[in-house]
Amino acid sequence: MRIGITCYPTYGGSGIVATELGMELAARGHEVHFITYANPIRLDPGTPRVYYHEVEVSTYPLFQHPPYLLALASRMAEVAEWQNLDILHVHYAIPHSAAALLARQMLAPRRTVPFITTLHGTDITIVGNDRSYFAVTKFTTEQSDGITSISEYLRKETNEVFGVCKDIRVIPNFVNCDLYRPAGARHPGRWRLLHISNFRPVKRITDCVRVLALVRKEVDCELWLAGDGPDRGDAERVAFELGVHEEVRFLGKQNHIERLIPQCDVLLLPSRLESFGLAALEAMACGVVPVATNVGGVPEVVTHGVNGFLEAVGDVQAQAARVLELLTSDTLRSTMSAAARRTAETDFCTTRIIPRYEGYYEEVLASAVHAGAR
Ligand code: GMT
Repeated sequence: MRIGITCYPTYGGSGIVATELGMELAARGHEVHFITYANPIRLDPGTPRVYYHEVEVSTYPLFQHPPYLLALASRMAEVAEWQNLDILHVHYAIPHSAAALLARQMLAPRRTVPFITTLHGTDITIVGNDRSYFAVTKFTTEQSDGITSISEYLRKETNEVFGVCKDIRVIPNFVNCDLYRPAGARHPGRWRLLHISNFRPVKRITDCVRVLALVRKEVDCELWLAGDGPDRGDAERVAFELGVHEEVRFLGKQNHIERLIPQCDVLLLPSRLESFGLAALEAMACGVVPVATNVGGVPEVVTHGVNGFLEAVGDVQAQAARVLELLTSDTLRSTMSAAARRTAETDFCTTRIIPRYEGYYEEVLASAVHAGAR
């Protein structure tokens, strides 16, 4: 198949999933065309059968807000036509579904190019719920030829929020278990807690610092914070106030998270909401046990007490107690680490999930061609 993928190319989970999906599809022989405003961060430039088409947004003194949606729609239609694309796949509904809908309509007199929208979370739970975006998000999502969501939680939530009248297919996020692997041996030195995110308020990164301060009362450990975003300053301030600023390392945005995770002992994911929790899955594949919050789609990935721990949002005492349990018992840590790796391999490995996308593309293509022939 020739597939056009559009996503946010920067540091959000949806862009990471879209990029890795594209690279996996290309490895399976498909031709993949990324249509985005910048090169997706995890895109390996030399990957065979992967192409990048930049969306350039021209400005004009009259435009207070450059019309990105229009530039994207034009580029999608152009690339679909020139590259003979079979299907467009957009990640994150806003504004990508609207752009794909426009592109499909522009192409309609000459060719049928259906589009699939994959919902990732905040496009529904936060942004899509905002009055200014609600109607258009509902409309353009429903106009998609296929809709997928990354968890059962998000599927239900989308139905509740929008009352979407179309079938939503759940295809969970995935991890490449050959790339994400446990370290051969434990790293030297003190214990290491890890958090990975875009440091938005929903991630509650100051809770990571509070957990560190509590755990440090019992054992010597440090916190690695990978990523960057608006709450970085808050985390620095809290670390200073709690006297742990020397034990917190801000690593910045990382391209090769698979090299970083195996050097750590526990993953912290204290989010207020996660539709899936990709960072938890990536950690589990590396045998690093997550201590996360019991929210959204996280329980579909993490089974409390088996391959990770789930605690209430904001309950840093309980989260710190779980971290301590793990750090002070080699048996518990290695049993749960093995269980975490097993879950990644059995339920979420690329070899299991990518064929589900391929099957769904075929289904959507077949019904679009059938509808076009009527
Ligand atoms: O919240 C983020 O980190 C970004 C956001 C996105 O759409 O870019 O992430 C969502 O998609 C990720 C990949 O599918 C999921 O792992 C995250 O759980 C989800 N975030 C939320 O629901 C808050």
